[in-house]
Amino acid sequence: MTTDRLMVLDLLVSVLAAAAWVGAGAAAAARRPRTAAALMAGALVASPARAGSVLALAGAGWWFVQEKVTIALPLLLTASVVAAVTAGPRLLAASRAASEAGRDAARSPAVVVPLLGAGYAAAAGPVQTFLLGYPAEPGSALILLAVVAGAVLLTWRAMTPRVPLLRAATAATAVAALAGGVLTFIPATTAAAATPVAAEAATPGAVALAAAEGGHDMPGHGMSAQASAPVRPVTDLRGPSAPAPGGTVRRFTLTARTATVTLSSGRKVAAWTFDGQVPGPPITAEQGDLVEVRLRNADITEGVTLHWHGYDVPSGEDGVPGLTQEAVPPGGEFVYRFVAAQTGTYWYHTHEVSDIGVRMGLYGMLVVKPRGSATTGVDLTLPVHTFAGTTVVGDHDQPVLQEVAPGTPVRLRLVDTDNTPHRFTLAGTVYRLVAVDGTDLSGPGPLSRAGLRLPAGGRYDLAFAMPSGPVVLRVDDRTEAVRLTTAADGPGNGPGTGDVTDAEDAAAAAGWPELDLTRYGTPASTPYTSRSHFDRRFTLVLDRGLALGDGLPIYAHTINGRAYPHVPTQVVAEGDLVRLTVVNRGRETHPWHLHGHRVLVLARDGRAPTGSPLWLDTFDVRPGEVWEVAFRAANPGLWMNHCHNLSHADLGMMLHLAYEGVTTPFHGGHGG
Ligand SMILES: [Cu+2]
Repeated sequence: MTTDRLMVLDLLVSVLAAAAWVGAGAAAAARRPRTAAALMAGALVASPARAGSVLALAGAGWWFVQEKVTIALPLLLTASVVAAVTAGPRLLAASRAASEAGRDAARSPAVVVPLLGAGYAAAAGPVQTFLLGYPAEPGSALILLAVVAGAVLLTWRAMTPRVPLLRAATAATAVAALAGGVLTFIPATTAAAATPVAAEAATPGAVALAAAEGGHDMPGHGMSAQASAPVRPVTDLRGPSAPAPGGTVRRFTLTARTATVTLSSGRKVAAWTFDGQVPGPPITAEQGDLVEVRLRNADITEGVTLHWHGYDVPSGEDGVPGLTQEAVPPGGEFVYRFVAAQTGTYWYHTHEVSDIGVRMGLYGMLVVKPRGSATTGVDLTLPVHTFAGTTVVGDHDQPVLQEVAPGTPVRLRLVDTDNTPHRFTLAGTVYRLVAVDGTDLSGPGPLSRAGLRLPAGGRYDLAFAMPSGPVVLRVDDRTEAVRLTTAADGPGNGPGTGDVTDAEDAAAAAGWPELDLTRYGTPASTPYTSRSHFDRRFTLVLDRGLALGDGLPIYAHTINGRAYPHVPTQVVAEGDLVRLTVVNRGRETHPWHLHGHRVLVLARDGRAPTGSPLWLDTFDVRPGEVWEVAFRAANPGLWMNHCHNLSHADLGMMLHLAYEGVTTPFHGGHGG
């Protein structure tokens, strides 16, 4: 069974146990001893069963069961034993008696309170998992115990005025709640030192720095504390002013402004645009060129920046407001410069209030081709975006139609600019997935009848030679995105010979199995492997829970139980080999994105890729998954490390990766 299914099963068992205990207590209180006894029997099956489901889940890793093993399960089992021992015999006697006296006996506090108490204790498990998440900490555990104890005392007091030691018990409960509150809401004193991230940092200096960063301070400030590295402001880490030998300078100006954009169907949408168009003007270059982009902001009052997604630019060019620059206000401008060193398919987007900004249209494509590569055939860049519920490819809300001569080489560059993954199918041809996130794969084999799941922010390049019949690209098994036809079978020829929709229609494509990227292509050598010596190891456990956000407690998307800006900064030194483990305990997919570095996938759920090496800048961590990736810290700076579901990032799911000695003069930006 997958970890995801085990998580659901465990949740189900825990809810069943709670319902059975509460039901038994309620039935006893309603003077129905037989029903109560039957429900208690059910609870006595479900409660130990939960131990089994937690044990099974523990096989996926401690992260998945930490709060269950330390708090929820001991609480449930203890309360179950107490209820069975105290209420059990009385309830059995009452149900055998089958008399008025028996009915009255069933509703005595000695029966009802232990049964309901076990119910409260059982319910604390799922409440803890949903409300507090990972990791269980002493403060939140104390509050939880106090709530359960308080509920038991209230129930008891409601049934009889003669509760033994009521005052002492109430006082103890209040003290526990207070102590829990103090431990939880003064995070600055307990934060970083207790978190796995800081504990895993390799050097004492890094721990101290991470600890200092973990409190209320805006991460990224005061980074000059490290004595071993030279101090450099991020504003010094800028791109060169000349291209690489043989390259040219490519100058672009992008003006951010609100506009009404007309889609291919004639439908108009209100958008935030670069140069009045969505997507923004494509930025293209050949390898070695100097790309110079002048960003102007006409009227985006929230401010705007340019982030080069997947492109390992110098940190000062990375476009993160409040970290590498200030957001460009209306009337302002900022000039970005970088050498186009990496070839492949990338994109750019604003990083200021990016959840809204990108959704509204502040994005465009960045494609870099090898120097001197002659453009032959058809090369389409196809960003998929959702405008007000409509799937749009480029500015097309209808299929992109193109006539292509048979035999012509075709390259389709798929880009997901949304917050969630899209599923693509290509019908009518055998093709190869030649590049992922801009990096060519090793030995990509022929594919047909496959579903390609593209993470938010990710890119796939598909290549094939145009066959003699039509080729159809679909998104999410419903939207026809692209239809390539040869002159002979173009649209208007009607249904007939070899029409792709006859043989491979949308319904059939919906059933095509998803390609497992970790088994596609052929192995090749990599500069490091999972057996390499790692200088730093970091673990990010993704979950939901109450956490302190930017000032107020929110129901956050959390990293190790914390939300931005309170997630301790990951500190690395230039040259470090870094291993990053990302665990998803939640119910939603998290497309993980580290700025400034490509990561090499070491393993997913403990299994190393058997196909091509996978170099990614965005990897989808689905519910229950554990990803191990590695990167060389070779691009000094201050970097965002975040979920590219930008609404998750907005609700806390981001942190900083900082190189020792790099400082920022900027203050208080969102970083997102
Ligand atoms: Cu996410």
